[in-house]
This record gives sequence, C-alpha cells and structure tokens, in this order.
Amino acid sequence: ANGSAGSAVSTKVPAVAQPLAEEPAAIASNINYHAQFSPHFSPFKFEPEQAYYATAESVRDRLVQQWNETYVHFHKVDPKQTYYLSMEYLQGRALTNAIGNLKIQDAYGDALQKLGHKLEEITEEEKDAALGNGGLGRLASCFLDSMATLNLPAWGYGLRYKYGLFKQRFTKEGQEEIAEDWLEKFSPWEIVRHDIVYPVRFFGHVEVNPNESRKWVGGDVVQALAYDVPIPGYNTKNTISLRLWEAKACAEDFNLFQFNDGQYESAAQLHSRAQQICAVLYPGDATENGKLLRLKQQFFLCSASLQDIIFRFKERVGKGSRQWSEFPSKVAVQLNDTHPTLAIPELMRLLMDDEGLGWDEAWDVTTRTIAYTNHTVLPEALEKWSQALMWKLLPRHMEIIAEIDKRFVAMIQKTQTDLESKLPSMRILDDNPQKPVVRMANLCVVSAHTVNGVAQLHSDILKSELFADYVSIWPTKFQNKTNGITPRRWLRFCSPELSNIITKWLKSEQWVTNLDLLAGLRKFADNAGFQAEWASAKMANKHRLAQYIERVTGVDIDPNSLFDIQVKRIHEYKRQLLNILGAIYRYKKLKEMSPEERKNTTSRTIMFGGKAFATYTNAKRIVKLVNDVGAVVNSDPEVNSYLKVVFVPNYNVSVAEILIPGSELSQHISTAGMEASGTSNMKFALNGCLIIGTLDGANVEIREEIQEENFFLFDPRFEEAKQFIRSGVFGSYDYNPLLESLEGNSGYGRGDYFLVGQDFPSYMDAQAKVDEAYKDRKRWLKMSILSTAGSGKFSSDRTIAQYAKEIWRIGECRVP
Ligand code: NBG
Repeated sequence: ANGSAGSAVSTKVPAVAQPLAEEPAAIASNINYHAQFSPHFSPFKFEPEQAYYATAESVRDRLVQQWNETYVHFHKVDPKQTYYLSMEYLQGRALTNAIGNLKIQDAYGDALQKLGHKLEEITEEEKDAALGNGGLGRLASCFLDSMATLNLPAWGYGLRYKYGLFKQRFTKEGQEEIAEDWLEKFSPWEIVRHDIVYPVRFFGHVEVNPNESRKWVGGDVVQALAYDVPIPGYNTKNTISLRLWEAKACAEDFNLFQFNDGQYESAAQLHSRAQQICAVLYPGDATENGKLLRLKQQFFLCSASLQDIIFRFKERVGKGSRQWSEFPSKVAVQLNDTHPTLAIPELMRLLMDDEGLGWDEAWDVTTRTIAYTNHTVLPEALEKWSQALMWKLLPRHMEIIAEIDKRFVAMIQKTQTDLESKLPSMRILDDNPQKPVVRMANLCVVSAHTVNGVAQLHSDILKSELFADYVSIWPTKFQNKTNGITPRRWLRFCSPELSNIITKWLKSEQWVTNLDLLAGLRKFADNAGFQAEWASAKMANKHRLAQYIERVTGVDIDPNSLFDIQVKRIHEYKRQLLNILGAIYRYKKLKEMSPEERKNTTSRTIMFGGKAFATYTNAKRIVKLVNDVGAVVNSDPEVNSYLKVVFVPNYNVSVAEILIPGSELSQHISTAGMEASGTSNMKFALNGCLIIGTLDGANVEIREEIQEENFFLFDPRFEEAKQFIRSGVFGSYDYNPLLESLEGNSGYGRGDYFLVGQDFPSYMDAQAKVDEAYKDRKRWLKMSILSTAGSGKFSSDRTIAQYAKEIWRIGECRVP
C-alpha cells in the first residue's frame, strides 16, 4: 500500500503563526482573506454564495487545527479505537452545526454583519451532503456527532459518492428523480489526502504457493483515495474524521497507444470503470450489472478501510513489536447493517495471505474485532448475494466464506446436534440449486462477537424470530442498542427559540450534552408562564414552516391549524396510505357537514414528505395520490380553511430542520413489527410534537418515557387479539397458519399485507382523540412539554455511550 510509505506521525504540532480569530472584526478579516486568497469565483464578487464559501473555509481553519491535535493525541495515547463502517451517511449541511458545536455563532453572526451578510441567509447556500437514503444513514451521522462530543476515539468510514440521493420533483405523472450533484462546485468540508491511497482488487484468481499459502492475483486494480470530513464535537476540542473513499485509476491504466490510434473510449476504459464505483449512492440493482456494481462498492469500502485500519495499527506500534492477538484490544469495527459484511472475509484474507497468520489465529482476531447491527427484519431487505457473482468478483473471499460455512456446519454437527435439522436455514451458503446465494446476515451472526437490534422490540424480535436458532449457541451474543438522535442538530440548532426557553427554565445549558436533564421540565408542565413561552416558540416555528411551504409549493397554510406531519421514505409498511385515506375520509365528512358543524371541527394541515425508490411502483402511486388529493382539497373553497393536504417536495435533512420544529402531531403508524426503530419519532417528540403511532419500533419506548397519556396510541386491536392467541394463552397448538389466513398474507403482496383496512377504524378513533385534545389548549401544551421532558433517553449520546461500554469496550480520549 502506498499508505504505508513515509514515517510515523510527528507528535509535535507546529504552532500556528497566528492564533485563530476570536473577535468579530478579526473573523471578518479572516473571511475576507479566504474570499481573496482561496478564490473560487471572479474577484470582487461577494454575494451570499461567495460569503458562504469564504465563511465555511474560515470555520474549516479552526476545525483543521483541532482535528490535527485530535489525531496526534490519539496517536500518542494509542487507545482502543472504533471504526464505524457504513455505506451511508446523511450528513446534511455542516456550517450551522460546526459553528454551533464550536460555540462561535455570535462572533460569526457579528462578523458577517460587518461584511453585509446575515449568517442565517448564507447558511442556505450550502447543499446537503445526502450520501444516504434515510434513517440508517442519518443514524450514522448522529452517531459521529456523539462520538466526537463524548471524546471517543472513533472514526467513520464511507464512500464519496459523486451523486447522492436524488432530488425529487413532482410532475403530472408523479415523482421525478433528478441527479443531485452535491459536489457541483466543491465541498469546503472535505480534504483530500493525497498520501492515503490503497489498491483494491476485483476479479482475478487465486494462486496456490508451494507452501500451501494462497494469494489473490490478477483482475482489475483500482486505487482508493481518502477524502476526510472533519466532525467536531460539541463544546470540546475533539474533532474526529469521517473518511470517504473515492475510486481512481492509475495513469498507467490510461492506454496512450490506443488513444493515439483514435480509440478514445477503450483507451480510457479502466478510468471510466473506476469512476463508476463511486458514481451513485445505491445503484439500481434490478439488473446483473447493477448488482455487480453494488457489490463492488461494498467491497471497495471494506477493503480500503481495513487496509487503512491495519496501517494505523502498525503505525502506532512504532518501533516496538505488537502481536496480532492484540489487534482486538486496539480495534473495534462496527458494521452498519450487512452492507459492509465483506469486511469479515477481507480481514481474514489480509491477516492470512498478507500477514501470514494461520486460520485459527486469523479467525480469533476477526471475530473479536467485528460487531454487527441489524436494522431490519423485512425479508426483501436481507441481503443475499449470488454465489456465482461472488466467485467471479471475489474468488479468494468466496473460498474463505465457504470455509467459515464448512466449519460452522461441522461445529453444529459436533456440539449442537439438536440444531442439525435447522442447518439448511442457519447456514451461510444457501446451496439451493435454482439460485445458490450467500446469506450476509448469517455470515455476520456467525462471525461477529456481538449482534444488536436498534430498539428493544426489534432486538426481542431478532432473538425470538429472525436469529432465534442461533441464540442457544451464543446466548450472550445478542444485545439491544435503542437508537438515538443528536440533540445538537435536532433541537439546539434547529429550534433556537425552544432551546432558549428550556435553558432559561432549567437555568443551565447542560441538557445539550446530558439530555436526561430535560426531565426537569416536567414540574413546569402546568405552569401558565412556561406554557405561554412554549406556545409562542412553537408558534414562531410554525410561522417559519408556513413561509417555507408557501415558497416551495405555493400553498398558503394557516399557522393556527393543527400541523400534522408524516415524513419518511415512502414504503407500504410505513403506511402513508393509511394517513392519506384518513385525510380523504376527513375531507368527505367535512363536505357533508353544514357550515355551522364545520366550525366545531379542528382545522388541520396534513403534510407529507419523503422519497419513493425510483422503481418502487406502489410507493410512487402513493406519492401521486397524495398530490392529487392535495390539489382537490386545497382549492375547495368550501372546506379549505379546515383542511389542507401538502406534499413537501424533496424531503432531506435541511427540510427536516424546518418541518420538525414546526410540527404539533406526527405520524409513526407502521404495521406493528415492521419498523425496526424509527428515529424521526424521537426528533419530533424532542421538539414537543405529539405522536400518533402504533406499538412498533422505538415508539414503544418513547411512549414509556413520555407516559401513555401523552401518546396517541392507535391501538391495533386486531393485532392485540392475535398476539394474545400467539402468546400461548390458549394452549401450545400452532395457530399461526390460521392467523395468517386471517391476515391474507400467505404471500407478500397478497391480501391486506400491511393491514391498512384492518387498522383503519381504530386509526380514525385515535385521530378523533387528537382533534378533541387540540381544542383544549392547556392540555395540549402540557402534553407537548411532557414529550420534550421525556425525550432524554433518545439522545444518541446515550446510545453511543452504551455501544462504547458494552460492545466496543473503549473509553474517553479527550484532547487536553
Ligand atoms: C432502518 C429502519 C429504521 C431504523 C433505521 C436506523 C434500514 C435497513 N433500516 O426503522 O427501517 O430507524 O434503520 O436504525 O434502513
């Protein structure tokens, strides 16, 4: 690896000639300096766009300084370090967050004012970094913020996609997807590390040496080049890295001979093949080509990251010597879902083929290093790769996977004979002659030292259903780590109004890093003064949201109506269909009422947001239905002061930062058992928004924390009755086939699989309770305050502290 060239890190940080500016005047001159001497535009132009880039660069100077200090400190202390491997990071914008975490908002606000700009305005110039699809990617980003804030020695690894999540536009036909070029100009938040480059191989074959050792050779080799994004912690010097890999071909790969012969395309063939790897987030995998590309991406992330991790492990040894058996006491690797599963055979390969370890030693190191988080039980989302494809792309890894499978089978046959009949579904390789596949989740469960779910209910389901057969072999392997969200982005910075009130009444800002302190608000829940301030902050946020809706959709919404929001990826199990059916029913009833009767109803604005995967037909139909309903309802003068239906286009992190603070009711109504956790539910609750939801994912725990009476449970009575039968109260006879016929779900897509019809009546009952509650302002405000007060548990600081203690076994490493 080129990365291994050069010497160890110098632990002496040369002092910066001038300390970074603290005073607004000095900051303004620093911003000016960047506008002039790091020019990206024509001179003498200082519109909001130029002001944004110059400001970002000036903030980056500070980050770079803290970042270097952090790197050197980690190097010196040499603690055990966690590496979070994820195919997705939904970072959103960075400027407000960086300035906020560094606690320099006021100085930067003043500095910009001197330069004729407003901080709030120039932050709008930043494009969202949307290198993720939804909850899983945003969770990874919240985790990075918490790792930095908790001063943990931890890094993220991911891919630097050129095009992130598509931009969503609506036409008469429905949703249209447009490529989102977030790097169109450039990102001021990434720094290319020209010295960090590793080769990554694809295809080729396995060579057996005379001494029986094996070597993967031939095929295509592309270079992985590191781009680092600084992740500052809140109120600490610690600034960690998100290292994103970009794929590059070498100069030698360019065939000059062919080019001069006029064969331009084939001359650059290897270059364009390398470029494809990081071209897009989640390439469509309906075709064989698409599948191959996705698998290449996954391997590219795993191989580059592990080479880098091993390089750092060796670098930190310095001149001394270190045993490979110590690797797990220096390195923890967390797999964010099965997407980076190839890290398992890749670590085995690097240890055996490059470092010369034997199987047993390599297996011991690998299994003590790697942990796996499961994020879904939906069968279609459990990754299975064709064995044929894997043999072709990764022949050495397939040998290793086959060996892991073989040893697993032998272990069962020897020590767990009662499980032999379960082997066909427990094995890693599914040798079904029709379609032999590798089951990635099984590979993770067999190889990882810890497997966790993302909410208590979900973790229970993993143990009782999806991974039930493994529990008796490894009873202590399975854990729960209920998800969390960063309180910085999701309250402190997105709702300064509410934050200030909280700080004022709690008489301290400690809650920002110790969210449990919000429980201290409970005693003010009935206090008229507090309620009035709370209501006015919420109202200010509703006004801001209404202005945004007007600007992007042209629809004029009433800030006095109940703001009811459902935002998340469009999926049948999330049941946006149930929500819109409810809206349709409400519209119909309003039409049937007399004008007098209407005056007694609660006015609502129902907002939807979320993207449908480009080839998911039913999801796109739902998007179209919501838009069509909105068009009719919003232009119906008879009822449109009582009901509006809006689809907010292009939902993303920065849109969420406007929607969530302005929300009063949010919907989390997935079919029970299908949403692993959900994380927006936590963001809404934290912002004093009430939840109408099913007993699914983290809703169960949110309801527990904020207390039942502050949560609109839309009770799936039918589900409860079935659950009652399933619990065995009426004997041990297997009633499942009978119950399933009731559900009409003998096959995915048949019958009312997601129980929309089944749950509709009880959903409408719950909605009626919402309307009643909203009419009683004091009661609603009290519930709203108690939602926030009960949200302490859902800080990603708590989640990450638990991972650090119970899975990674790492401790704080604070930069002095
Ligand atoms: C998603 C779940 C959500 C959960 C996030 C983060 C995948 C595969 N899973 O319920 O659907 O909140 O992960 O854990 O994207």
